[in-house]
Amino acid sequence: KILSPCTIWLTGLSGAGKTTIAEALKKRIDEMTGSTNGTFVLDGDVVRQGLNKDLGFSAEDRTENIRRICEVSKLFALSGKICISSFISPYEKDRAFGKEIHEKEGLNFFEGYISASLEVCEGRDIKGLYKKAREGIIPNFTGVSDPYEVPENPDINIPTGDKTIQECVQQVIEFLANKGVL
Ligand code: GGZ
Repeated sequence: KILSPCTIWLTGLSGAGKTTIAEALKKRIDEMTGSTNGTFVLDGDVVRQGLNKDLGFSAEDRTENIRRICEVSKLFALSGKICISSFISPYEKDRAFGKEIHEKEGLNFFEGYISASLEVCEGRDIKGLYKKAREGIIPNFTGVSDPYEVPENPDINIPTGDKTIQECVQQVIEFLANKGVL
């Protein structure tokens, strides 16, 4: 049973495994609660094709992207769900904004740092984006030619480079149980 709706915010580099962890975490929570209605995943691809299709990857646009997503995440949490949001969200101040607006409503906002190193992410380069970034075909690419501010005090550190997906999911489940969410 979901005891406490909240937002689980997954931040990290492109290719760190945010989407994979988000989907696997949803599946696991849904199995535990016996319902697919208690969770909702918000992810870059979907949001940038719809709600935020007017935004690009300048610093201003990334901040506006994250601001809107934090507001939507809060609404999902207010509706009683666990919202799992996975976005690079490179700026500390934007993630802090998310925490602030959730806490104003008495909701938890857990910052989960998907902490695969640039070397690991670039080594995987599943979509070939790092190669394009290095060639200058994609400008302002996070980690290559654009900043990523590493979370200094994440609520949970999820090292996808060192553990299996299932181990990472288990780690988050135990964290949520400890916090009284599940
Ligand atoms: C970073 C970019 C860029 C640039 C396109 N920099 O691995 P992906 O492809 O599927 O996920 C990345 C996604 C990042 O969108 P977010 O909304 O999460 O970014 S942010 O939080 O910074 O607003 C990547 C793709 O978009 N992508 N160009 N220049 N990622």
